[in-house]
Amino acid sequence: MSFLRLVISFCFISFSASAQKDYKLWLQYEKKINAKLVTNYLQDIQGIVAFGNSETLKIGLNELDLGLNNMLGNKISMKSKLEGDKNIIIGSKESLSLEIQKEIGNIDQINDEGFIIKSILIKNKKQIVITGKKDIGVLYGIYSFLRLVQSDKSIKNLNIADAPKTNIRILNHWDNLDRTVERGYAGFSLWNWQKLPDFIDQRYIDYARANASIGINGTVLTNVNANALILTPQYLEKVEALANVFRPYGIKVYLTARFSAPIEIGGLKTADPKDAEVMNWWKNKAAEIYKRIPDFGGFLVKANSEGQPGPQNYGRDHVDGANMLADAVAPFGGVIMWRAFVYSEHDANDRAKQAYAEFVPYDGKFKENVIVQVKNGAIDFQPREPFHPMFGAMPKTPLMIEFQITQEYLGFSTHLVFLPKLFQEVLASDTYQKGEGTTVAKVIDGTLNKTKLTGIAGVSNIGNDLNWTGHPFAQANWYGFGRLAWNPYLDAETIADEWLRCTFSNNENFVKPVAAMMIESREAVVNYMTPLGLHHIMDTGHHYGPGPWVSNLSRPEWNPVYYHKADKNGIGFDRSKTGTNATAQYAPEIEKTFDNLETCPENELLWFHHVSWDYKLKNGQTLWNGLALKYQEGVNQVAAMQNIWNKTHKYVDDERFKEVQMLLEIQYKEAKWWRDACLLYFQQYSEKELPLGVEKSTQSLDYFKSLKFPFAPGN
Ligand code: BDP
Repeated sequence: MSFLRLVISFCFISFSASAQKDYKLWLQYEKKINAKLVTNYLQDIQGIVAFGNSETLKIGLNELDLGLNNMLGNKISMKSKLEGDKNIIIGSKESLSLEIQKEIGNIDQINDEGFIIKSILIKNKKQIVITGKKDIGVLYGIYSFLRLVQSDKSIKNLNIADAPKTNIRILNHWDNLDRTVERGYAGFSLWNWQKLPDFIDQRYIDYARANASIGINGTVLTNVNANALILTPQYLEKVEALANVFRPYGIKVYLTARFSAPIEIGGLKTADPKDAEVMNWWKNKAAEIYKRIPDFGGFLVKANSEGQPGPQNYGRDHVDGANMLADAVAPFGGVIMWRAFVYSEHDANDRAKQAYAEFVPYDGKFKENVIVQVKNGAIDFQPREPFHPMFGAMPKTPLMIEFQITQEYLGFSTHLVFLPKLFQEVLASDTYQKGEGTTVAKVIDGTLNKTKLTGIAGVSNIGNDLNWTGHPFAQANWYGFGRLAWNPYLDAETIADEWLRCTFSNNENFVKPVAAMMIESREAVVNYMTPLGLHHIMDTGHHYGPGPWVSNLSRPEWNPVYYHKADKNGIGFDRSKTGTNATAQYAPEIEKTFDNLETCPENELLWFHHVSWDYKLKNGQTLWNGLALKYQEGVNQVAAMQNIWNKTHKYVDDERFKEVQMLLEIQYKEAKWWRDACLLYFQQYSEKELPLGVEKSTQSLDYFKSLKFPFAPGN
């Protein structure tokens, strides 16, 4: 081999090895070199014994084999029966011998998807048993066990019982049939409709595995702005193929239902939900789907929102529409996830009030198998929004929360923003629905109102990029979403720590600073984009970069000026009693806090109040100075993130290290762009100098206004 060829082949090998790390997500299973805690007990584990032979259990067995043997060096073998000590025993409780069952204890402390991991003694020999009521619980237990090993946690004297707190833990893919992804920043859709059903891409399997490893149990394959074609036999055959891949991983497939499908693909004249033919059409369609996919999850529906058809086109309402579809899937155990993301161009009222106004009167009117899907805030996935008031106001209706994992308004896949911090803030918000402590988490996990159907949805950030999510750290948002869907009470710090250890390294000198960087990253993006409660001032359409000046779009609420209302007197949207009175949609305790300028949390100030430029903030600064300093702080925070990352090279492979380094550089540039564009624009109204410590822009406002991005992704 020539020298050149040698160099080329070496480069190729090192590229692919490194790229595989990106691809492997949090399932790296790195070889353990010095992990005493783990090896103390694990090093002499002799075997894995599986009881049962379902596909799900086989997946679990293979995962243990792969994980443990990678981490501990090919020592552990599969055994066909229990012999010797120090084995890992896996199987559903009823598949285990009575002797083992007795040691497990009370299985009723967990639900059907839960698991128990316990160190037990059988005939005086030490064993670890991973069990559940069903094999899917066992699989979740196996991933949980592997996570302990991956993150160097002790596995001595284990006694863990864990179970998901919500029923539907689901990704919403906004994927179109042409493989473009609405608000997707990680390439094209994973679903290769053209090659399905005959070609099963390995990626489908890897996708299912990654989801199962964090407890995600549902996927909506298609965009909420739906295409009826997905419901035709030609496509259903392809959906069936995907469902078959996902099933053993405990993942159900759902589809978006275009409300006008009976007309578009059914040849009917109407899609009126009260029309007998329409009802029948949906019933038959459901039967057709369930014949192919017996465990089909159901439909997600965006109706009468942003131009999508819905029951209102026929003088009916959301209840009529949702209940008609609910009847169609009910015989098969399906659910309808009906979205509450509605606002109308014909309603001059504050957009933030409209979903509540429209849906709250329907409380208690939906069928049992309907769950209303509500975005985390009342506008639209902003860097910070107060929690959606609907969460405090519909005690008789199952509500599921919808988060956006893809970063439509938070820097796409170029900005490092750790979203679990945002998710946690919303979940921990107190609705005061039934007095103090009745948090959003308690509403959506059903504990507050004894709701049977519960769920959490996340708009996926996954595409066919090699690393799945575009930014290596955006993987943490997929991971964190799954962990919070499983347990909405987990904190972001724990999630960041787990993810870093499984994805990169257990070295404390790496984990500590990088976890701190992740935690800080959410506040950084708020500061350099929309501090103090500002919102929706991104450039319109694609939402890339700042556009606070945009005021020429046909619908008022599509214009950033609608949201910030900057003028000579000040800035902010008055949603208090003196304004639109949106605060009245919250429980009295919260209403009072938000309504009063003095008690309103400063990080949501301009969401609820129009505040004079000279208003004194808690730190003694005027509003103008405080705002400018926040923008600067955001930029400084990104610089600090760069500093932290630059010191991590010895813990991270070259490729991921450099990727993150380059991305942080873009983030830094864009943070400055945000600061400069916004401050120059608002300065026209405040007519004040920048305070000390805030860097001056080197460009003019006209320059920033002139920037155009006709091909920004995801639009
Ligand atoms: C907005 C997006 C738009 C979605 C819409 C939705 O800009 O692309 O279709 O939400 O959630 O955030 O339906």
